[in-house]
Amino acid sequence: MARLTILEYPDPRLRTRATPVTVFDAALSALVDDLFETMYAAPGIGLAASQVNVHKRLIVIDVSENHDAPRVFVNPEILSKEGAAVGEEGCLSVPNIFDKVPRAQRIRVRSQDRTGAVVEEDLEGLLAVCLQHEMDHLEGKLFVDYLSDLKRERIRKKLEKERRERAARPAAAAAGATTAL
Ligand code: GNR
Ligand code: NI
Repeated sequence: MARLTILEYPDPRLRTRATPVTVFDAALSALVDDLFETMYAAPGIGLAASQVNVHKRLIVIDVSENHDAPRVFVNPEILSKEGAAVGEEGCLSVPNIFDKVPRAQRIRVRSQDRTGAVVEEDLEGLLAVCLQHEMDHLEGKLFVDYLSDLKRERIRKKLEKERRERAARPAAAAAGATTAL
């Protein structure tokens, strides 16, 4: 198990479109475990492989309080959407920024699990919102893309400044993290 490094906006690698997973082997399963470890450590409720620079259509989610509802979505597709849910979103790739994003309230989803088995299910609420957020990552899209150009530019400048300051004083940064290849 390993904690992977999460890419941060405006890193252009976050704009990569992910390709389908075709091989369901031990390496995929190990990557799923690393994604969970990275997500729980962050902490976050979801993580797309895109965020650790692995451009495969693979997502992990756990919206439970106690980290006891791990969910894996490989090659997810939204079959239908219903209703509207506008909630405050955040993103591990856009640290400490939160804003409202319009999403569907309920979605019907077809995906595969880590063994390749096809699963079709209805999701709602936070789980549905989180999956929509993660599926955007697979398309190279970030929640800040739903905001005004002005807000997005302000966020970009703030994060670039923070990154510069971190680079100047590289002390407690990224202790224990490893880079995905
Ligand atoms: O941890 C996360 N919280 C969150 C809150 C509201 C809507 C979406 C999310 S996903 C985010 C983790 C993340 O960046 N996943 O890509
Ligand atoms: Ni995100």
